[in-house]
Amino acid sequence: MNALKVIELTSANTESLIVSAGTGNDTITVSGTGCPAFLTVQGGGQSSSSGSGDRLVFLAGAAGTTTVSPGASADAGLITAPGAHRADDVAFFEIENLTVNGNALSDTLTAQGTHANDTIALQNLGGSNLIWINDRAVITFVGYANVNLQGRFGDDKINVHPVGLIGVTAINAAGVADGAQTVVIRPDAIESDEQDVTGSVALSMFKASN
Ligand SMILES: [Ca+2]
Ligand SMILES: [Ca+2]
Repeated sequence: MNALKVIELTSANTESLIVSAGTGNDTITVSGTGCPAFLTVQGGGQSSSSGSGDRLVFLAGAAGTTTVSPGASADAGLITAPGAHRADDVAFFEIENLTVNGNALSDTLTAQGTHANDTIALQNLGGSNLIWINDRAVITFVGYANVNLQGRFGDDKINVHPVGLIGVTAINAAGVADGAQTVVIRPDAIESDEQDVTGSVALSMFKASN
């Protein structure tokens, strides 16, 4: 907590841990594996005058798949950590921004939409790999070779801009066979270059060229 205080937990008598950041724009970093208690992060209020709100930084403590799932509100959700230790998962509320860092070069990041209609986008902007899902907490990610975008139920539009993504070698975009799913691949900023693919598709090792 602000590099000031270390809290030690013992698994024998701690079932859950809630970190409440309070008012102002906060950055909460979660790392390691083998967490003794189920962790919930509450960003609290954000600064009304500056900045973009609270940020949760998740540093994967094991190799494998990290999954970001939506919660009941746009600023809530769940990060499912790689590995079998379920207490490493992080539930979050009142978070406007997420940063997730992979553990190994072959790691996979899965970003899930809601069961309603979603607009999902993947792009490197300003040097950062970013995923947007509607108005939910924007995901910045580093260190994931594979990215899965899952629209789930609803009529979803998935917009992939693969050029410039750092470290990403495979992108899979998939919806559920429920209504029209559209995947838009745009190799550059020119709209006429975009390719619309309707249906549930897997884009394995997609390579774009102008
Ligand atoms: Ca806050
Ligand atoms: Ca959906």
